[in-house]
Amino acid sequence: MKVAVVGATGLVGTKMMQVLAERNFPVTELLPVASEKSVGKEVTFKGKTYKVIGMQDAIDAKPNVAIFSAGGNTSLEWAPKFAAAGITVIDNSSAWRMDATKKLVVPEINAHILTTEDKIIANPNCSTIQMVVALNPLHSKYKIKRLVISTYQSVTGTGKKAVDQLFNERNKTEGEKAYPYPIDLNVIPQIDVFLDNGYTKEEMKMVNETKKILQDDSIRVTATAVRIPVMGGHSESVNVEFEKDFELEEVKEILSNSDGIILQDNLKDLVYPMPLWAHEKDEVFVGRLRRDETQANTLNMWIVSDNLRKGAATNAVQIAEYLASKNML
Ligand code: 11C
Repeated sequence: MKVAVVGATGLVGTKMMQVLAERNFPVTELLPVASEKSVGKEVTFKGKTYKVIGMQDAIDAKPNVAIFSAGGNTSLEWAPKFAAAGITVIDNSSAWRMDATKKLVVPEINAHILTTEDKIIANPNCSTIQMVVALNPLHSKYKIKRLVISTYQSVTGTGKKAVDQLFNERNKTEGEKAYPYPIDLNVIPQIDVFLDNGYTKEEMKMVNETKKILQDDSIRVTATAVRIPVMGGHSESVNVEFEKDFELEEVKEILSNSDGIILQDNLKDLVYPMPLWAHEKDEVFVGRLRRDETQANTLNMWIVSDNLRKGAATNAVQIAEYLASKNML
């Protein structure tokens, strides 16, 4: 399988190559691709060094699949050109997610909706992916009515510049800033830009993408997205109101038996999900499960996952694996 990784020099692109190698995706030829200013740079895949090529050269090389993580504008411009050349694009940007003609896929939930007609497939936002993986099995059983979400998101979600800002601040060195305020020893209640309704784009991604993936517009979702000085993953406090009542033990059993989820809920031994443990893992970790004692049929959950993995690279590679398994590439 000829595989192009578009945005190969970024944090997510680098992780995509790592995940492709780790999961032994059948790559016969790797095409690391990036914008003109990165062409000629070198990246490593399975111990070999590859030179980064430009967009048009990648199309001309006709890969079976192109996994994009190069930002929304690049995707808007280039994904249709790859698709027109018959190349399946799995796009990690927000460009196509809410386009009614494009599918928004989390393999544990809805890979079965994909067909050979789908040439541009959208990978959801990281904070949405980990939440819906944890919620979907419970939604199937108890039907979600409303979600109240607060996120605690890693600087890796912003990219290299933000990671550098955190460590420059910690080491008291000068450097570029990704955020308008210090991030070390701080918490910033803003992820992405503000919209007219006073919410951020990140918050509205969680609202809209959740409904699309769970195929249920009746679910009411409200979110506050916050950046914290952490590296290993995103954390989320989620208050879930269901239509039907639940038994806590049954909730735990359902989560333990669901694909891609690890239950970490042992208060006696102080076991609960943390970015420290989720870092470099592909699963979604769920814990602190407890009944909301102020309202009927309502559960509090704590959900943690490595945003560069299940939130981005792993989910995209799993989509490619699904397509390959169905001979759709
Ligand atoms: C963050 N969730 O943590 C963002 C990064 O739409 O794919 C991913 C942005 C996106 O800042």
